[in-house]
Amino acid sequence: MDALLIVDVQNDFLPGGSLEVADGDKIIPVINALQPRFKHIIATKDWHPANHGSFASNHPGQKPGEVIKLHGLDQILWPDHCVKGSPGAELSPLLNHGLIQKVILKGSDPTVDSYSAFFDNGRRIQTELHNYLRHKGIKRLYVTGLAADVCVYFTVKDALELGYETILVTDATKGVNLQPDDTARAFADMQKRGATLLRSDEII
Ligand code: VGL
Ligand code: ZN
Repeated sequence: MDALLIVDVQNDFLPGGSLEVADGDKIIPVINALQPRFKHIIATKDWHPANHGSFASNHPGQKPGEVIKLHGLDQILWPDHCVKGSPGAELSPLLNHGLIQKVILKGSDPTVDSYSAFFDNGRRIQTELHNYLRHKGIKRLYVTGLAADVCVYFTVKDALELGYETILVTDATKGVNLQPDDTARAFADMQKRGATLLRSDEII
């Protein structure tokens, strides 16, 4: 059984948002066009409390882009984003919501970040995702969303490690690119680890 996974297509990651991904909005029509091909569609939301440890604003004197230790893990500091309940945390209104059956929240623990849709960055706590997919008999995941070099990348790596056949839909994701080639490197690494890279026109 196949599923479409839509990672973090939230207002704060779209142009005009606090952690905007360039051209992030371009992927939304692509994801909408993919949706009718799938029986199972799951979306994730980055869902942080205002005191989240990944926000530079919670570390006086530090700026977005700097790296600190957060409970023993290297943590890049980000602008405040996806504060739970805020408009920036909502899924884009341009995304077709009608076919989404399940929303997975991540990043709610202020002491640890959660890039992957499966585990927190310390790999201590699992989200509901793996159990949900197992329960539905889903073996193959088509991954889309934001950001290609952060949450999509960590989600694909974990999906492969958990044994899912994993397809990254290359025109249905865009990266933050803190370094200009981050997305290209993430694509190459996902492929090396066993992900299949396909364009949406090769799927529909
Ligand atoms: C993300 C940075 C911080 C993402 C989430 O969804 O890719 N990036 N939090
Ligand atoms: Zn976040």
